[in-house]
Amino acid sequence: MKLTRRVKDILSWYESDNPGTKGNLARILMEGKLGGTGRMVILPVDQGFEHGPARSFAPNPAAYDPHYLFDLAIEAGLNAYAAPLGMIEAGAATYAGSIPTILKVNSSNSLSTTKDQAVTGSVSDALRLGCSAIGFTIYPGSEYQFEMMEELRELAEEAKAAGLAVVVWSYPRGPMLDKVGETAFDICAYAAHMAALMGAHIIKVKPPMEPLSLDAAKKVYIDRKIDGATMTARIRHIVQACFNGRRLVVFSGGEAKGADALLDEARAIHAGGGNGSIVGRNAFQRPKDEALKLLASMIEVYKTKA
Ligand code: FBP
Repeated sequence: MKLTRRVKDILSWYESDNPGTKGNLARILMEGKLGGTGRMVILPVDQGFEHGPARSFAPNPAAYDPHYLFDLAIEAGLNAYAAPLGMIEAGAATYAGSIPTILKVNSSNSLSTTKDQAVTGSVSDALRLGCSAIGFTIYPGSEYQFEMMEELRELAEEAKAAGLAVVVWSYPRGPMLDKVGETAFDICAYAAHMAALMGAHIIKVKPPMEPLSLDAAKKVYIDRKIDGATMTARIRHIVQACFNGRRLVVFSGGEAKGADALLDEARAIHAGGGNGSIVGRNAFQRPKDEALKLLASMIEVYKTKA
């Protein structure tokens, strides 16, 4: 496959990576209806772990079947499908080579009172299953943040040596942060930047909201007039925090919401220079025809000239 100029350009940002890792990043970037554009839409399905099966799949029971989720990502023409070990294993033979996969190698669950995740997959699992990348969540701000970062350091080193890419979900949470703080503009930029510093190839954060949260940072945001008035402006700042656009950054979809809200978010991500969306519940909790329609509309947004 001939890589587009845009994808070659993106690969050149990753100056230290071996051909295996660059090849896997290229697989993700060249796949699906957005292949070659530098924009991505990814389906993540780890909510069964994070929120439990009924909360995740009861709104659309077809999604209890791991094959349905592979089919959804493939039929929608997405760039990749991310899921924990059991989910990828359950479709591994049927879908081998059909879509790039990201093995989510740590997971939390709603029965825990701590803001931490267990390591639930390995680099050798990812290689055995033909995955293009590992996915890892850090919770900047949690009591366990440093252990999580140290786990990521080890797994990322191993993944890169094996020629895999590294996708980091950077979700601030913990005693210092209330619900508003978790998605505050400055905190989101801080979380994205830390993921870049940890060596992530693709950074995943929640869409940043208008409030500022960290007292120590507020002054500089105000004095330097860092624009956070619109979603587009906030996305632009998150891109800046991701090494001024030298790292790919995608934004999560969140709880099920209306198609218009999701499309507005995609327009802002696109206009602000973000690299796309990673949308779980808003895709697999809708009936398949509706989900395919919505994902097609999102893809159209990302295809327009930014
Ligand atoms: P959604 O589009 O469903 O929000 O999925 C993105 C995601 O990062 C999942 O990978 C993860 O399970 C979930 O969000 C965590 O959501 P929350 O932080 O709301 O528990």
